[in-house]
Amino acid sequence: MDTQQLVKDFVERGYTIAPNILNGDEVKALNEHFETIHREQVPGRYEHPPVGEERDDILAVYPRVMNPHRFSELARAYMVDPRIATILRAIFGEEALGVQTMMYFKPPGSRGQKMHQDQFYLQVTPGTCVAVWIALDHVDQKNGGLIVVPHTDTLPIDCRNVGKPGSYDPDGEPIAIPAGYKGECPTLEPGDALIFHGSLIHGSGSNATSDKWRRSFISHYVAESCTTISKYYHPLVAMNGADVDRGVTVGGGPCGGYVGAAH
Ligand SMILES: O=C(O)CCC(=O)C(=O)O
Repeated sequence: MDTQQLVKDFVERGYTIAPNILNGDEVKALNEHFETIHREQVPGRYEHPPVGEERDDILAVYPRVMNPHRFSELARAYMVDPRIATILRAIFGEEALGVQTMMYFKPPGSRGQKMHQDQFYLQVTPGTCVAVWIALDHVDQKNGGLIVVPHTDTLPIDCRNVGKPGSYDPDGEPIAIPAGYKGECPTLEPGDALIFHGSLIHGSGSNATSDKWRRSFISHYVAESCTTISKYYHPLVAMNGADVDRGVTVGGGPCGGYVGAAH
């Protein structure tokens, strides 16, 4: 892996792709781990109605797993994986801190996530967040791969959705892709990581296949020198796996007095 090239791509277009960051055995272990979490559930952390009761929304019975690093050692280990830490150190120019993890099952037929900018939610100051989105299946546009809009990392945060439902909510509103910019959906293989800037406009379409899952494990990070972040992301996690504290962004985030919503 050429870290310098990864950073160059990241700076030029707002995202980069690190191929094979996880190997086949690691992808299999993560998928099996989250299948177990889905089947057995984790009271107070990950719960859903029985499969078969999805009615119109398959995501009702396969919701994303929010912040598994708070109850799963495996998820925390991948959040602070040294291979990821090395890339983030090159991007931030200093050590990173983990702030959030998510696992998406995105089964066949499931809806996508509205176009958004992560920094709108995370409200990191100073600086921004960076996402590491790891494919756990073959991913392309048909099964609802991530759509990124190159170069939008240089645009300001679009604050027009302040106070509205979040991007994952079926009632959430997408932010508009500005004229002159165009989304693209990189094809990824299991274990590849798409790494992107907190201001980059991104989202996903629905999984239009009848038989192909689109699982992914996502972590968000900030630079160690970050002083505040929205109230939903505490405690943060140092790259040695220990919890660390930072302040809460109040009134000074990219959308003025807006104090945040869950991502
Ligand atoms: O994986 C997806 O479909 C969307 C994920 C996303 O937008 C995010 O992690 O910010």
